[in-house]
Amino acid sequence: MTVARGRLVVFEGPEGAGKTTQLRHLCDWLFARQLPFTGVREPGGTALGNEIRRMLLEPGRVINARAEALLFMASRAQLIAEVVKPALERGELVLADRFFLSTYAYQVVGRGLPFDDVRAANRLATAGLVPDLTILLTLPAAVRDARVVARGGADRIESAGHWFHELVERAFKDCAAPAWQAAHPECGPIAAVNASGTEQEVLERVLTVMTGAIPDLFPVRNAAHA
Ligand code: T5A
Repeated sequence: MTVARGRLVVFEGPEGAGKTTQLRHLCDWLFARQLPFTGVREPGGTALGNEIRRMLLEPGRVINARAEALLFMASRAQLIAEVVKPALERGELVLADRFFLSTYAYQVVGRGLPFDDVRAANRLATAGLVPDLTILLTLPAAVRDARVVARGGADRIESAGHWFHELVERAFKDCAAPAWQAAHPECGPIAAVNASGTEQEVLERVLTVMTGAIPDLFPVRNAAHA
């Protein structure tokens, strides 16, 4: 069974919001129903992207903010050319763990890089590809912090200062507003999903939002949940 046409659905939010966990559950859910999908993460997802990921996240490495932004873009360009575009052309649902909204939150708002320049670089990297939907997982900062601490091990970006992460947090909050989305068509539609509660409760919310936003996405969902 195939979806009507390929779709790109992105999961976003600050560290510890539960993106990777929800994507894992969603992939299991799709696999059990024999729905074709491709899961990717940023940075990474290709041989080149994985090397870039290692450089970007390695604790202690000094990377200039502009170089950092361009490294994320290089990883994205390779991922789109090598994995995302072919999967969309096959009619698959592509699920991405982060995309341009992260660049906006971390590099534009967090690092203070000029938005127009970063957006232009993103357009070059993505060849204009815009997500069909972004699921923005929201969770009180204290709960997220506790999850990240419990998980242990901080990478280079997680180790950036408190003020940096405050800015990132605020950027993600702002982009859930309809006025922000209207002014940023390059990000596509964004739906905030409450990420508190059990993993299964959050998955149910995610599935409900995805089905509501893209009705033909899961042809078997209603039957499966009957
Ligand atoms: N970045 C990325 C940029 O700066 N610019 C960009 O353009 C891009 C694309 C990537 C880093 O790169 C930055 C952002 C990041 O700093 P990463 O490790 O791939 O690094 O990214 P993160 O997305 O930050 O990974 P995290 O693991 O920190 O966050 P998740 O995926 O949101 O959280 P998850 O699912 O791993 O869960 C965290 C913990 O909480 C538990 C999990 O078991 C785990 O231990 N958990 C729950 N516990 C209780 N109840 C629930 N419902 C739970 N859900 C999850």
